[in-house]
Amino acid sequence: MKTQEAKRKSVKFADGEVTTTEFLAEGHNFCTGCGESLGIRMALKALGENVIAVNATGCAEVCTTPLPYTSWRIPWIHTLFENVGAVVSGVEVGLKILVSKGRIEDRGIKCVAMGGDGATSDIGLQALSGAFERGHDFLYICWDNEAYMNTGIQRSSATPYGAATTTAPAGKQSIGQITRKKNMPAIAAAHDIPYVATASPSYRMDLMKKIKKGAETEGPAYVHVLVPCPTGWRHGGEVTIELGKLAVQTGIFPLYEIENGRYKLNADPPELKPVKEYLKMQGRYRHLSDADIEKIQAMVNADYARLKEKVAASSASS
Ligand SMILES: Cc1ncc(C[n+]2csc(CCOP(=O)(O)OP(=O)(O)O)c2C)c(N)n1
Ligand code: SF4
Ligand SMILES: [Mg+2]
Repeated sequence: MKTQEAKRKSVKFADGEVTTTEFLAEGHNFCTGCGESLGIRMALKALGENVIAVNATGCAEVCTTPLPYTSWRIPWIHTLFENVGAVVSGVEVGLKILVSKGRIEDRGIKCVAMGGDGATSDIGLQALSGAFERGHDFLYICWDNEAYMNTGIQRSSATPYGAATTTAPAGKQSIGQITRKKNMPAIAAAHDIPYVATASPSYRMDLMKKIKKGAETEGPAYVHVLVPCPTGWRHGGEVTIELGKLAVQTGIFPLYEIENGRYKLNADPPELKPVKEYLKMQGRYRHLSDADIEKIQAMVNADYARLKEKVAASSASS
């Protein structure tokens, strides 16, 4: 733990300055070109050191904490999938009680919970929903690499239609994943929490601003980050940033915020690029026919139009 180093600089965004302090230590075991490691590094810079993190099992844990080492230069708790929402609730309430009893000074410590798409949209959803509903003051970050990656690329409910995984293999009988990606930001927003956002490490200042805003929000906040995964998506590590940009530029993963129920698009290209440009760079989509790609294009067009309707309705009522 290099706490003295961590104290050196604060995080400032107004003038574009970002701390040079690294809260994710070098020497972790993330794969080369991993989008999740980039996202975590950026998020920790935005959060600073006055934070307690609660982390469900997944790549973010497996790649950072081989006993007895840790890459986290902040207080960090590893939980099961099922209870990350419950543990962060306990930490948040525990801190409040310690402050109210005068046992610790009120330093405004922020509670942050995080997990992969499997932890968030499948196995930990119930506890997370409870934490949102009870109104705990915490930020939840979903690192969405669109499958259960660290255990061998098994499909999750966040795996997109048409992607091949080890448990949804593509072949003569199947296109791969046959279900649509669960809309986790919409599920978070349905809890009427004050702040929901999507983000990408390819848009780093946008990501860091959203993490900071989420952490400063009073009450629950949710940031859903799409993180390209070279191992599971079957692409070279050198195109991670480009893929993250293409996800946004094709409309597959729009960047938006929902603040107190009001939708705002943070990037709205005048014309979306064809989804084919994004799909063709990844081995998990290698098997798709032109007809399959057209079907995916139609789904993306419809989803994007629906999102823009919500944005338009929000600005019409302002
Ligand atoms: C209840 C339960 N089921 C299965 C596992 C095994 N397991 C550990 S990590 C993991 C995959 C995690 O997927 P995700 O949350 O998407 O994180 P990623 O590894 O993709 O970053 C699985 C299946 C477990 N630890 N607990
Ligand atoms: S499997 Fe994917 S998300 Fe996990 S460390 Fe490797 S590249 Fe990153
Ligand atoms: Mg995952």
